Amino acid sequence: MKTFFNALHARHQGQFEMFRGALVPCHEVPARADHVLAELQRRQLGEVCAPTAFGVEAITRVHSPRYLQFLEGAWDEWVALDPANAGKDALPSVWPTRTFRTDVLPANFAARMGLFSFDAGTPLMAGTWAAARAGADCALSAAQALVEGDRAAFALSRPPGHHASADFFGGYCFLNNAALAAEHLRACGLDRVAVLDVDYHHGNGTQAIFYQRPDVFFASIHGDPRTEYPFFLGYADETGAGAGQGANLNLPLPRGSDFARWSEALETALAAIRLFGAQALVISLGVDTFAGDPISGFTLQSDDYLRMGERLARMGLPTVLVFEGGYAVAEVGVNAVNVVQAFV
Ligand code: Q9C
Ligand code: ZN
Repeated sequence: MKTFFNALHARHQGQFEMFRGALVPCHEVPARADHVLAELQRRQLGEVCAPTAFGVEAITRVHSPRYLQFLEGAWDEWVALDPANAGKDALPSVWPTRTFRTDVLPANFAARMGLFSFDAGTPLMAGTWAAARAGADCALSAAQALVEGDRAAFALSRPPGHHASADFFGGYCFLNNAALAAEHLRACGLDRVAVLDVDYHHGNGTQAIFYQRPDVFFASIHGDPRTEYPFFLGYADETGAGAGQGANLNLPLPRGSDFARWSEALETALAAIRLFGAQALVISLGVDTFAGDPISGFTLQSDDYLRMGERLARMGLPTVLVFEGGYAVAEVGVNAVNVVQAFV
């Protein structure tokens, strides 16, 4: 299987995220992707390709123009506020929650940071836009490989994407790589595409993007939002709306769930995807379900990712694997590549 990887990812290198009233070192670090790449190369699991540069039209299938315009210029605006900002990451600190307006675009930079985000854990820096664009290109290139007849492709994108919605960033995500891959497959003529999100955290961004859509099925297995991030979406009663009614499936599991319990949810998700009649599969491949993950609560072991890869391959569908979370940095390579290796 081809892997699409871009070296620009390392230009997105946050210093701190807000946690319990303090700035703590970022969990989402460049070494994550480097470990996955090194493990792929160590096991000689296929060609590593640079992504093709896709135009803005591929991105605007998912993201709003005013959000993209903001992201592209955000770093320069931040530094223009104060030259000393060049040495610091930008983090939002004010948000338009209930009763506030979101239709007016504020002139103030901090206000626009809040308008286009939902948490204070997602720093933006000089290389964020270039890295996110190149990561999106990896996902689009992987989808394009399927269009050209490949059975499967791996987008080793960074930063991750599944928490980013049409017009906001958060959860370490800026552009929704999995949604972009799904939309590219649709644009290239596939009628029915499924996105299966196996990251520990609910893929709120992907769900929101496709919630009213009958042509893209979204299924997610994740920590129960009653106790787990992103808290405000991911419940079982979210089943889609309007024309998309029935095309959304959330399978929240309690903190502490093991692979036996997780696998039952996987069977439920795959049966629904089969019933939907998906012609291709996009997997949001987070490996923060690992027992050793520092910010998550499931107990999967490294070998379980082999079983996961085998089971996904048995669907027999053209499949894009898109890298998402996984913060046990020393093990993230083995865990993610176990899925890839077992798939092939
Ligand atoms: N101190 C992904 O896995 N912060 N995003 C949790 C940790 C947000 C995870 C608090 C976690 C976001 C792509
Ligand atoms: Zn996650």
